[in-house]
Amino acid sequence: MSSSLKRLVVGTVAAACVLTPAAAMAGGKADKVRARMTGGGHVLGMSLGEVVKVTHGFALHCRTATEPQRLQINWSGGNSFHLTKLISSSCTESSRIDQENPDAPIDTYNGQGTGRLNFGGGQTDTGTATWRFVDGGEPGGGNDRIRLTIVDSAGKTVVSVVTSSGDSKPLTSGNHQAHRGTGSKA
Ligand SMILES: [Ca+2]
Ligand SMILES: [Ca+2]
Repeated sequence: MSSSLKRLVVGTVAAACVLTPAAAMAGGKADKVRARMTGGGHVLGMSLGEVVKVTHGFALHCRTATEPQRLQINWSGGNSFHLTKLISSSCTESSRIDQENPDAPIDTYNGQGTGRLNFGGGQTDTGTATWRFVDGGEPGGGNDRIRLTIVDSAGKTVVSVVTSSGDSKPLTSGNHQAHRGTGSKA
């Protein structure tokens, strides 16, 4: 290899190394797929015409097929939903939402999945949850947001968390935390 070509190759590799972190910060498509979000908290919602306290906890990967995917919702009256199968997931990044630290390529997780519904009276069913979790930085209460609907096997809404305009609601307390994907766990 001529010395001029060698300089060109070395220079190209160096440029590629410089570009990689910049691409990661910009939140490339691959970075979004490898990312994940964890957290939980509580917020007021509606269940069968009543205002209820809804608590949630989750650890979800953006890539739908990655396991495990964890989501549990509890609401007043001893009712709960445990995710058993994530059907779809989509992670997005908006410049209008600052997820703050740690550096993560996403701030919003949209998902849908089926799971086990347990009602306070001992009745069980299969439900479908649809949600949006937003990491708006810290503290989570007030900055992080949630939109959630759970329907039973008949398609009846059993609990929902949504503003009157159909938007996500700020958490009363808790925290949603977006994470960058790491190694084989991504
Ligand atoms: Ca953002
Ligand atoms: Ca947060």
